[in-house]
Amino acid sequence: MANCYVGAKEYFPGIQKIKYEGPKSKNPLAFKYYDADKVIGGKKMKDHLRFAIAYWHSFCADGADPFGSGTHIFPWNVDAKNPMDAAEKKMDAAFEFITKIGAEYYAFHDRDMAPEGATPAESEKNLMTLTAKAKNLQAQTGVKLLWGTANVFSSPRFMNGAATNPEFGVVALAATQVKAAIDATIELGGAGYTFWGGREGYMSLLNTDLKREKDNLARFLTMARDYARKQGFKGVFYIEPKPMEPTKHQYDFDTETVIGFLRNYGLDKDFRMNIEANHAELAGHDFFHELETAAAAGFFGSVDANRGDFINGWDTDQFPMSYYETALAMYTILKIGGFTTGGLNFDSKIRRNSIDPADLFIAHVGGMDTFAVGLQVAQRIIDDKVIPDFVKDRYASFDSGDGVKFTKGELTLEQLSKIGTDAGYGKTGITSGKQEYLENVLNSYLLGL
Ligand code: XLS
Ligand code: NI
Ligand code: NI
Repeated sequence: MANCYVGAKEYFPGIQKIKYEGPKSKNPLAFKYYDADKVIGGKKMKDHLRFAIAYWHSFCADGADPFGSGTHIFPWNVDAKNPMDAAEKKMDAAFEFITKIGAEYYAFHDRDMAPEGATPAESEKNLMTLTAKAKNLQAQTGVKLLWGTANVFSSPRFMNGAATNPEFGVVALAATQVKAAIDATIELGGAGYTFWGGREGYMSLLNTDLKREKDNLARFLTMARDYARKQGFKGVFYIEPKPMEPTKHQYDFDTETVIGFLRNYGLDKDFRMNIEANHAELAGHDFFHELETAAAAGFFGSVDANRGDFINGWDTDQFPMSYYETALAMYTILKIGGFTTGGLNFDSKIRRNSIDPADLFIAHVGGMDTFAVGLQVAQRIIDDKVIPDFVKDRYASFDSGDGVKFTKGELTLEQLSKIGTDAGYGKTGITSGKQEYLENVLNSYLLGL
């Protein structure tokens, strides 16, 4: 990665490129565990983790919440002449931040990067102007695009949905944005294109034709896929499951639901999952569950790295801080051979009252360190073999004798029943699951870094 990019004006003065100083460092602006070039399990940390910065949270979210206006003053907005000028300055600040923190990727929505114009054509022109600038900055810095997406949920015109809107005209307006965002993603060499269906769901079934909305969503995704492929897009499409918020019920509820949807509509070849930790919790699961579910079905793609709050029931999008969660997440990811097109995108925001300019850096330092620890713990789980071997042994009876026949589908229920009858009750099934033992083993890895 090249040195730090600083545009016409330095937006984070006094902050140099963040360095690795090791676990003993007390410097809040230094990595304690994330040592980009350190090799873990045959691969550099940075290539395992593929960190991406979320443009929307880091450079657009001003700390506003339903009870109060923004608290973060963005210096790039202060002296901007107009919205396009502000967007250009914001992009300078974004690339300054991304290169100073040392992330190799970023992700964006169309409207994060460029303001909406008076007409769809003007909006598209604005996006293409900023795309040209981003392309130039990517070439200068070596930063790459993890994925692009379209914000078809913030504008009032999408209050009843985008692809699932009951008015055809709105669906067509959503298409103007998705088409342009796909063009921008291709232009920027994006490895993926994401659909998060914020308003693709319902507030009440009393006013909703659920079947039609799901059919329309699938039709829209199919059109987007076909268009992107026609334009030469070789990357992966991601669906980002979330059960609710802002809708009462979102169609992309969780990984299992989305997999069923993709298979029903013949989209399972091109679409993979972008799993967000906080969304997993909202669905009544946890991050590990969603990752394992996607991995088991061959649908794993990418990660929106954040965390929720166990007491609050909404998408708090806090920076990941739990070694336990990141260890288990990285364990699943390592088991399936690591990321291919995906990465760890910090879909996380600093708190409303975190207003020091350094806070954005400190938050990312913490998140990156937390995943660096998780990666090393996960590698230890794999190298030490205790946990994976325990799981393997637990199912060993399917790997010999009649168990193999069952696995291969060579037994009928009558034959299976006869095996049970012949074996009798005895001690079959009276076996410890050893959960506490495995938890203790995992805890020892967590401390053993
Ligand atoms: C919101 C989502 C959103 C997507 C991108 O809850 O996480 O940020 O990641 O549209
Ligand atoms: Ni997300
Ligand atoms: Ni989210």
